[in-house]
Amino acid sequence: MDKHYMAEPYRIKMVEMIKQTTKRERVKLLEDAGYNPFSLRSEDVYIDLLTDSGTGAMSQEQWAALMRGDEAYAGSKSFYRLDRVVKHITQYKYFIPTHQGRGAEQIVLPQLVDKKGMFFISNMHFDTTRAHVELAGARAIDCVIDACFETGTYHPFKGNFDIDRLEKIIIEKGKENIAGVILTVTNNSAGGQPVSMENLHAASAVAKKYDIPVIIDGARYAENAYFVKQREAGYEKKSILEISQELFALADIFLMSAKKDGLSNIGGIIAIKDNTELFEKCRTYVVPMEGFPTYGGLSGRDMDALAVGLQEALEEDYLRHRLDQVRYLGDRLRDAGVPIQYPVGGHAVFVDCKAFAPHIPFDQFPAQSVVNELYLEAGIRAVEIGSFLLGRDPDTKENLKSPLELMRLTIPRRTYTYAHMDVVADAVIAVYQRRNQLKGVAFDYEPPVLRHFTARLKPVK
Ligand code: PM9
Repeated sequence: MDKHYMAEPYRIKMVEMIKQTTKRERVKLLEDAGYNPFSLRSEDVYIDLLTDSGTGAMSQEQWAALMRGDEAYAGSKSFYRLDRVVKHITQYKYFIPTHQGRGAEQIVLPQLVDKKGMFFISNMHFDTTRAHVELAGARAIDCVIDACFETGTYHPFKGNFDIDRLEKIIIEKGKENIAGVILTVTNNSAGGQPVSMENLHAASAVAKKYDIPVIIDGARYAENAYFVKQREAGYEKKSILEISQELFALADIFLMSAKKDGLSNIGGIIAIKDNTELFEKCRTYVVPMEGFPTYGGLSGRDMDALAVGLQEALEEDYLRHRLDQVRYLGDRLRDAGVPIQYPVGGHAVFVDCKAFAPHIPFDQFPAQSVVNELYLEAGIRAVEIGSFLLGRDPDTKENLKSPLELMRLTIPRRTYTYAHMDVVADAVIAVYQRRNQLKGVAFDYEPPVLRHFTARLKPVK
């Protein structure tokens, strides 16, 4: 492995102490949490890799911006500062803030579904996006390249659409039944894998050919742009902003969970290129769902922090360090033989638990079992991205079998150091060495929607 790494391009101004628990304590804590680390208290977690969503550290400029927050109910100065930044970055005409990404999804997606039997097609829908597609009465079809499922094989853009299949699905279902093509960048569910600009152009061209709206799910668009700059010919000299703007030009709508590449603890974005009618519908609908259109569920101070965070997330030193930290953890695991999605993506290392614990069947959730064992080992909280998360078929109610059973080690932005990455690597390797002893889990309580957040489980005897 490349043992060199890029040291932090920042110094630490404020610290939050974190607590180590004993293994004995963790056994009890995990049992009380129903073998679902979502139900653990964060004070009982040593290194929290549940998500990179809203968990990053803000910069001094963001903290300073908080103090400028204008809490006027309507037309606040904070809104107009954020509005200016979003429009500058996207070059879109319209912007509406929301409380987070799913807030944007719940406003926009139903506007695109005007009859029964419609579909959205994405390289891969994130789970909340899939849930909002289904709540809007449509169905979600994933259309990613097969290389995405070959975890051990290198491909520079494992998030890519299968372009031929995209067109086949549109023809098969009928273009009038496709509510939208969603470009998910990066492709979170497959490992934070990037999508190439060439592929994004091709997917957008297919959608346009059939007059289908193109939507970007751009929670991690800046990380995607950095991968494009590193890996795609012709982009080496372009800035992250230029690459991002090329992406935005391909779509009609931009939805963003700003808790990721907005470097903020909360926030979501709806940006619409030029469709005035859609904007007016969303602006009307946002009022009962999120709040008045100039705050959309956010306080003024949050909008100010986000306006700064969106710009900082485009800085190359920040992105280089961010992606290198994830790369370092991935390299350490690969060197020890732990199967991971390779190459690693932007925000997380995804451990391939089908290969890690092949003796556990999909409906006993192998990755959840590894997640639980990692918590017992070292107090590290990871998250399952596999059949547990995927849920049941909305029509047959059968457990869906995910093509990948992944444990996601999600790295919050600007929060942990390389020393923490070493602690994580050592713990995962220790669990890997006793992988044959791992047992599956079964439901004690299963909620009907997005079950992985609140389910209670028990180990299978
Ligand atoms: N992603 C994540 O951890 C947070 C929720 S699950 C713990 O990866 C994409 C690509 C996402 C995403 C959230 C959302 C929803 C939309 N698209 O969480 O509602 O990764 O802000 O965003 C999470 P919100």
